[in-house]
Amino acid sequence: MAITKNKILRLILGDQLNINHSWFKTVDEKVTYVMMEIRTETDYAQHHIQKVLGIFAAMQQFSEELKQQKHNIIYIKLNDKNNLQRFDKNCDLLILKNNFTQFEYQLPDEYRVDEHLKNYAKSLNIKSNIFDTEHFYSTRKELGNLFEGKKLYLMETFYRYMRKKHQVLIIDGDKPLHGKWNFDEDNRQKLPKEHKPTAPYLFTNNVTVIEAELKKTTIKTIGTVDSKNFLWPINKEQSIKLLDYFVENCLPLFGTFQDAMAPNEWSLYHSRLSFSMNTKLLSPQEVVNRAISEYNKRPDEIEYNQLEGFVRQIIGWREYMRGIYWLKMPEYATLNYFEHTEKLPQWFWTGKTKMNCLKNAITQSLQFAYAHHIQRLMITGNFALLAGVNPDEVDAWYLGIYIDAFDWVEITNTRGMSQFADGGIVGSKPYVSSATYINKMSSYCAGCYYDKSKKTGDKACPFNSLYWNFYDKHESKLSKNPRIGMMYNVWRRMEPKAKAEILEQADYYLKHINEL
Ligand code: FAD
Ligand code: DLZ
Ligand code: SF4
Repeated sequence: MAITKNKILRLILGDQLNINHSWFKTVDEKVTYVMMEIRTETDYAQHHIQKVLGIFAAMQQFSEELKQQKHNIIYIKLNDKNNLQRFDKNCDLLILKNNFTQFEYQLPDEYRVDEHLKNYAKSLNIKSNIFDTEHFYSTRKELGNLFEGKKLYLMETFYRYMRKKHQVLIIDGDKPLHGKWNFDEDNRQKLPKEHKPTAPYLFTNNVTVIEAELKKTTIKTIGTVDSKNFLWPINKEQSIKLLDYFVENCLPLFGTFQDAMAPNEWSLYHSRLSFSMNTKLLSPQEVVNRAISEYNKRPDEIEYNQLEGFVRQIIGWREYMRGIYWLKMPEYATLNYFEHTEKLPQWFWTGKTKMNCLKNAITQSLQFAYAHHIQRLMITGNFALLAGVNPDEVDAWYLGIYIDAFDWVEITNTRGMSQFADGGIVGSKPYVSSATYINKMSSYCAGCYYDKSKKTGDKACPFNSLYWNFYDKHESKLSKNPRIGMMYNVWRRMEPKAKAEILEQADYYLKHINEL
């Protein structure tokens, strides 16, 4: 009787580029890896062109690296003749043609793909196995377990738990280094007037061949690219260079200017490591450990508040968002607490608005596939929420436009933190503001067509009337929130005539939103 040879097919997704994964520790001739550029993934959102090119370039380099290490690898390119453009169909074909006896994959980060591969594995008449991605600090279920039976899912509680569990910036077993868990009061300053623009560290990758292949298809993308000088890291080596650059040059002021915004400074002291981390070219542990080692090397130059603020983003916010995602999906993607129904203004796709803050945040997003956190939260997100835009529309925009946008971290930030569509799972109050906050944290208002100090009348800043209109409209849902009560006291004390004028101004702006 002929003995069937065990042959294993292992699927690697475009955001699973972790070369340190235990899969790759030994070369096994029984194992063949497959990576594929496919339409289900290019088309589930209208992605920024830099996102598609960046992912394909990184996938191609990853597959080359595996090949050099002598692993068997099949790489299916977008326009390959036999590409059936779906994970399941391409795998089916390979299993049939090559007589694989086993199918294996790593846990996808996205619910949609997770369901797809779970169902696919179930449908097979060969054995299948699932592996962890060996990337995150926490498991999918860890946050849910920590908060079991609790009504509130406080990020701060999760963050402290993570610090203790992983012994990061901890002394005596369970105490925070330097006596406090959070040093935010030392952070978040506006840039001084004499601030010299920072130069971001950019790569000059040539991705013209991939761009040419993309152009042969009907795939719709947004934004622009300089494909001869593709600026994002596309492999581990470049990702480590960007990490080194960040800790050496930006970390010393990371916390201080974390929330600052300025025209022509599109990334300031931010790391721009989210693409490398989300595709798993870098692990969060590598990033956190490198930042801590730089702090230890230069204690006189790097203050502790800068380091703690950075570590919190990764061990805290990033892992927290993932935990919420796996606890609350798939319902999370349908939540719309304020029952908002409006469309996004057209200028979200062009940047052509007279509002200087939005013009800058959107234009740089189209140009670089990047905006930093406060631009996403307090400029574009703030406006979308004040304008009553349907969270589905807001999600689709954020999922497409940013190089680092993957559902698990995009939706929790957008629908949750930014749009409060989850009614307060991620945040305790909606992040909305008038021009006062934007002017405090940026220099946008000085160059704006609108007048930041006017609520009504000619050239009144739209944020001002829309802000009060939002609170007025959602009084029944928000006025009992202890963190907002004060605002309602101010609103109620305003003269009825002044209130009516503000609401009228807001109504006018909402009706003419595409002309703002
Ligand atoms: P830095 O400011 O240098 O921060 C360091 C790292 O901390 C980031 O690389 C990221 O991994 C992590 N981090 C910081 N804040 C968060 C956060 N709120 N949630 C999760 N991780 C965080 N981040 C994404 O990775 N993908 C997204 O699709 C995404 N969409 C967002 C949408 C909205 C509306 C908002 C308000 C935020 C979103 N974020 C998203 C979070 C954050 O804005 C980005 O992680 C950050 O801007 C990436 O740039 P950076 O690497 O320079 O970050
Ligand atoms: C985002 C993306 C894109 C645009 N294209 C591909 C692709 O062609 N092949 C692939 O394996 N992955 C791609 N990705 C990333 C996937 O969408 C990501 O792996 C899933 O969303 C799971 O998180
Ligand atoms: Fe933005 Fe208003 Fe300031 Fe103009 S005045 S930059 S619209 S906040």
